[in-house]
Amino acid sequence: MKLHTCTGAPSPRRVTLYLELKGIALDQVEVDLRAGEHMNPAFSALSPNQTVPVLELEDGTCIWESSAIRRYLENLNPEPPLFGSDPIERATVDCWSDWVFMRGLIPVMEAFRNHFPGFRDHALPGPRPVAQIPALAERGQTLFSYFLEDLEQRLQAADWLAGDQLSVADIDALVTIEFAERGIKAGPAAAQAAIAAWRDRFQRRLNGAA
Ligand SMILES: N[C@@H](CCC(=O)N[C@@H](CS)C(=O)NCC(=O)O)C(=O)O
Repeated sequence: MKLHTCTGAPSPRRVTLYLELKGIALDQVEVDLRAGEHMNPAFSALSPNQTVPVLELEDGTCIWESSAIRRYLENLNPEPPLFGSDPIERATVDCWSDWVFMRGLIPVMEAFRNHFPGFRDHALPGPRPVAQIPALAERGQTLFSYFLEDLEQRLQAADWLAGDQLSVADIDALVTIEFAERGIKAGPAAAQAAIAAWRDRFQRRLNGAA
């Protein structure tokens, strides 16, 4: 099996961070998004959305959504669990990862893609033309600042988003923050100390996983 990916892009990072924490090694194929490689017919045959990441299995099956790739790998490699280990934990992880996606990742993506000239008529990935809407870029910045406030509050109450254990929800929150820092020049304030402490904890886990 091999992972089609692009270093530095947020959706692939949701998978590669997961791989790091699980200790899973996969063959990786770098797709040059800047050069438009993902729009080539060969890549389009792997992903109807023309997006990375894609996990290509030995039998030719392609899994072309980062969440679905992680779920698939989790079923093959249950330890250590990053989706929770019983029905309540799993539901809690799902709640928090959906929350990060809707309240954090989508707003940052909107702020980024509706602003940069390089995404003119490509405000959403995929083969269809999608016009930029500058008001969505502005709204994305505001929503991201709300996300940080709510994340700070959550991390004052719990070590990890879904409770006692690091999960895919934490991966997605970290990816969201890194994406915002690079892409829209926004990030946590110095006063958001619980977020800073959580990032330190996360880094220690990554160092331990290496
Ligand atoms: N929902 C998809 C989103 C994938 C996605 O948007 N990937 C971006 C890179 S972060 C991409 O391939 N963009 C290509 C483009 O903008 O044309 C997932 O999570 O896998």
